[in-house]
Amino acid sequence: MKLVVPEGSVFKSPDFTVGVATSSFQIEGAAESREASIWDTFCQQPGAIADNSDGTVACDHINRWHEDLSLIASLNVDAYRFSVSWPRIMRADGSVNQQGIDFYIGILDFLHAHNIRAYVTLYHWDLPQYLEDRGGWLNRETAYEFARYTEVVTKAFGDRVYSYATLNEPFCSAYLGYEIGVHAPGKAERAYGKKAIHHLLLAHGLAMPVIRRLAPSAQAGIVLNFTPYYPASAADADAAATALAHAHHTDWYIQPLLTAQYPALLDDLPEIERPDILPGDMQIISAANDYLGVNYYTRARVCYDQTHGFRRLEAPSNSPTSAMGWEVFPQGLTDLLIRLHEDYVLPPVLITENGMACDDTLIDGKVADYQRIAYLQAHMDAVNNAAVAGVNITGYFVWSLLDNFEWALGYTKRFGIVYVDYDSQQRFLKQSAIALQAMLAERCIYTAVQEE
Ligand code: IFM
Repeated sequence: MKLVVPEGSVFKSPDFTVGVATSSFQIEGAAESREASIWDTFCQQPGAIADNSDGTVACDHINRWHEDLSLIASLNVDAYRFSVSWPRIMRADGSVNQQGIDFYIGILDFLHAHNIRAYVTLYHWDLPQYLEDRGGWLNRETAYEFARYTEVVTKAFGDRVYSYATLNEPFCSAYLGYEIGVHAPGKAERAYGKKAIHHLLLAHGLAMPVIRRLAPSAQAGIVLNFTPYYPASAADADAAATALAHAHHTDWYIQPLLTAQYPALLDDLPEIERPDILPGDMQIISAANDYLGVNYYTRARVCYDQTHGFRRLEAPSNSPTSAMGWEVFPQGLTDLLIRLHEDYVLPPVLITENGMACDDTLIDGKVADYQRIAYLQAHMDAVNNAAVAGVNITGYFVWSLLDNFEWALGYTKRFGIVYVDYDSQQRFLKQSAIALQAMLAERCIYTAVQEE
């Protein structure tokens, strides 16, 4: 089974970037050579992680990075998106862990030597535990600590980085981590979610000028995750519930970045749930972005709920779903991109994550993940449809390169296009990786001919 890019597709443009993505805590391991993060602590809470696992070893990427980077090079991708572990860089006493810096510089130099662009995310959820001990994202000071960490990283990496993302999916950090407590640090207070996101967005805004100053040739932006909402029925109550879900979970994150304002919903929030907005914060938060990273996996159907105003429903029983139970709904990606384009003046959009968890099995060194290939094909087509409708989309990253630690679900879900045998730490290209490799090889020939 192949991945096919039709003639005229945005994926055929030589300016369009195709890559694979990972994140530090999910693959690195070697927890002993860095400070503890909130995820190390969370993993120790009984019942927090489905298989009681943790990130101590993960994919042992710290020791196998050369092999992993060679795999990436073999895929013919234009770019690799990965994150830097904050607790691997900044020690609790404020000093810098040079070993940590050197680890990432090795990766960046490898990428440069192989003509692969580096897309570096500065924060993919692994907050140093010593900062959580001082209040974490509920403490405004954490945003300033993030700017200091950004300064250290951007100075050290110099011009090796093509593109920086300040934060990955701040929704997950704030809502899952502080409001409903299913992610680290496991705090569950309705009053916390919007306070935490304000400090996360402030951290983004404070880091942007630092990146501009110390990495002037790098692109700078942020990565948000989106779940487009659809009403469960034609009832007015469900339509209103859908609009409310959209305001809480979509606009709340993108609107302040692009318009320096939270949604009007702010005025309806009880005092206790309101973020602590100081004069000047919204200007800082709305610093211009070179791009917006969009992560998309699925849609959600929403109905009215008396307690919360809205409630997400399970995927319809007749719809295809991933191993996460998430509905496979590629049209949602097209709809989402068009809606964002209609509602906002967007910077160029990058699809920074898209992919599928499957019940993969390794048989004679092979993984026949045809469902994943079909998913990727349908979503690449969905991206192209949005581009045809006028959305400026400049790239697409598959999540993920490797099977890895899927947060509260531990190692029970496999998102990789490369299979990881966690006992031996051997890697095996799944059929999806082979299909991507072939598609990108063909694309290289095509773009070379175009450029002649
Ligand atoms: O594995 C995660 C990733 O860390 C962030 N985006 C969603 C992925 C799948 O759940």
